[in-house]
Amino acid sequence: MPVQRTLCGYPIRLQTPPRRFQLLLALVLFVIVTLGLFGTPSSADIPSYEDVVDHVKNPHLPSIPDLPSVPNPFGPSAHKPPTQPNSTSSSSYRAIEWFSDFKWRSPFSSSTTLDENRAVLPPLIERPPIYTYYDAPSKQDKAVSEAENRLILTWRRAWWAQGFRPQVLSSAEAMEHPQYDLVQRLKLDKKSEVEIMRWLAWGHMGSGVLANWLAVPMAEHDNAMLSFLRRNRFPQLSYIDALKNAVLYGEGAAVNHAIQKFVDNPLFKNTTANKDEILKLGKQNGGIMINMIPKGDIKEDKKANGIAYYSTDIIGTEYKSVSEKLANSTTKVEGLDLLANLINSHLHLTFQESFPEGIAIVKPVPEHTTALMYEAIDIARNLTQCPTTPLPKSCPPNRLKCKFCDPAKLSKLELLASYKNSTSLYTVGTVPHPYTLTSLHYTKDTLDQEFLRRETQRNLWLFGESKELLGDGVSELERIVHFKETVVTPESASRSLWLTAERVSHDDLDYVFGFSLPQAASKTGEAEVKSGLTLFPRPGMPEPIKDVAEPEEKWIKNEEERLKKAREAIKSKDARMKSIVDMVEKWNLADTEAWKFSRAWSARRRVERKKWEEDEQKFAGSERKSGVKPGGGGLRWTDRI
Ligand SMILES: *[C@@H]1O[C@H](CO)[C@@H](O)[C@H](O)[C@H]1NC(C)=O
Ligand SMILES: *[C@@H]1O[C@H](CO)[C@@H](O)[C@H](O)[C@H]1NC(C)=O
Ligand SMILES: *[C@@H]1O[C@H](CO)[C@@H](O)[C@H](O)[C@H]1NC(C)=O
Ligand SMILES: *[C@@H]1O[C@H](CO)[C@@H](O)[C@H](O)[C@H]1NC(C)=O
Ligand SMILES: CC(=O)N[C@H]1CO[C@H](CO)[C@@H](O)[C@@H]1O
Repeated sequence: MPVQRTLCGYPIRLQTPPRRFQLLLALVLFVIVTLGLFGTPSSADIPSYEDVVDHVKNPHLPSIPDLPSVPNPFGPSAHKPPTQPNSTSSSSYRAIEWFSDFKWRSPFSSSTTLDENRAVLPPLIERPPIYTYYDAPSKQDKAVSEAENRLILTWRRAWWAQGFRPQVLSSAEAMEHPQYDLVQRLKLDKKSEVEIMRWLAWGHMGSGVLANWLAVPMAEHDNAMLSFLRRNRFPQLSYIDALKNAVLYGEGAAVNHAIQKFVDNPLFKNTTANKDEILKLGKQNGGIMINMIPKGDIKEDKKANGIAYYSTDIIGTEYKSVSEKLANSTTKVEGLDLLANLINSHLHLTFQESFPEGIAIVKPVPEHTTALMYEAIDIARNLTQCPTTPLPKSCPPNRLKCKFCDPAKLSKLELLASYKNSTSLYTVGTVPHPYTLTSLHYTKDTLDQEFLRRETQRNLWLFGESKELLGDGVSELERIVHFKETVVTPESASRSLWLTAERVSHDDLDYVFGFSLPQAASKTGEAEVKSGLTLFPRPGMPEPIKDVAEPEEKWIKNEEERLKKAREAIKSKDARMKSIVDMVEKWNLADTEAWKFSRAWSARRRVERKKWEEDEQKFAGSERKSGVKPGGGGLRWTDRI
């Protein structure tokens, strides 16, 4: 007989409780475990009195900052957004993670990603392809090939900076084209054969721009021609009148149609009889293709001024000393390197002319943050320096009446306490982690909760950064959205660079600007010539911001120490340190978001570029083929002095 159990005199039956109770029990257990693991929300998580008052005063604000919430087991379950391929980049300060989504404008990334560390970036803008054709003659001297590769690298870098995806084609692509065999039987002269090969390679790839590797973009980012090419919609196969066959663009179908028309040209019916005629057409300006396809199948475009083509003719008339070196086989390598330096200097000059107001360095919290600005100031000074060049009195081919750089009248270099939205000003900024900024600004080596709450203001950096643009009476939510727009929208991204204070090396600057910055300067205060290149003096340090005392040397030493310590702290794996850093982040949610966002933005830019470099490494013009260390920073060959 089964034992009858009782509770307070009432008999109870021992059996498994009904299903719904099992479920409830499980949930209760889960809540207990969750609270045990994650703890109740700490006081730093809770919106401050000011937040709430602010929100009551401005009910139109989206909401009180979304704070990290305690996991809610009863709420609707949310899917974690998928990790996109290559959305992570390792870093000594925890991994940099991002997620590309149209929701990037929401002030706090964590409300979209449900992940504290992951920033939401706008979807990657697809880069339209631009092709060039290069086939090194098999019997060419290795040194010459390498020098040519360096020139192609200059070409790739310049187009990449303008938002394109440069690719270098060779006879390998041309051979894949279905018409290749037929074309081989046409018995063309050498020059015409190269021309048709580049068309075949282009036809094999499909739509896009085909450019000579001595045709580089030489204009501001929003130049009409470059903007048109960037849209990658080509109603008609076209060439640019002034550049002839140096720049062509069209849809893949139109390119292949043109190749068909060329092959069908009646002159090829009897190549022996029409030999002279064909030779003549091939020698004409624009090359054999443009001259042998019906006029209706290719259009002449007249609106180009954004591209500089360093044709043999132009080099011969405008840059004589370079052309003499190029013509002599013993000095050819030197000539090619001079030409690369010349193009680099013209790109730099064009950059300087695009920003007549000069360069601004944003230093929003100027007290005790001198050490934070070293990198930004270093870059800004090199940007304003006159370009290192073989021909100081020369202009790019598309603007032969440019203004030469004059070291006595350099473009302005200034420190600003706040970001200024001007299209004629280039801005370099440094976004610090809030821990770094708090430690430097309040001159404290260690931070604790007491100090934070009593003494520090929240989101100092972002308030300072946006003061001029937004004034005083705007919430941090609006500020953060404005900041994100400044960093990423193409219009302002092309005139600003945001570094993070904790990252010490910035090795892809050449690809951000499209040229390499001068790596050496004249020490004499006058221009000086070294190995055929003219070096100019380095611009001085910018004036300190008005009303901010310039600290003494020994205080700056302290700042450097403190900056080093802050970098260590953010990297630290120590649990206590981590919790302090976390607390500072929670206290400065908006500044943290700005830091996360700009750092993810530059990490994605770096990963995108590295991936492309990897894809291209087997082809001409890659860093590897040019003898440049991958990711080695700077193209040091430009200053072999
Ligand atoms: C090509 O032209 C030459 C000279 O005009 C002629 O002798 C020859 O028969 C022609 N060949 C063909 C295949 O028509
Ligand atoms: C080529 O340059 C070398 C060295 O500068 C010089 O000796 C030689 O005469 C030059 N050759 C020609 C054809 O100019
Ligand atoms: C900067 O100014 C331009 C107009 O000059 C405006 O369209 C843009 O939205 C402004 N950017 C920001 C971040 O306010
Ligand atoms: C700027 O130029 C100096 C030499 O004048 C060089 O040491 C430094 O590395 C350059 N900085 C950058 C970012 O190119
Ligand atoms: C999934 C994916 O695309 N992974 C690639 C990320 O980038 C590295 C190099 O940057 C590649 O090696 C991976 O294949």
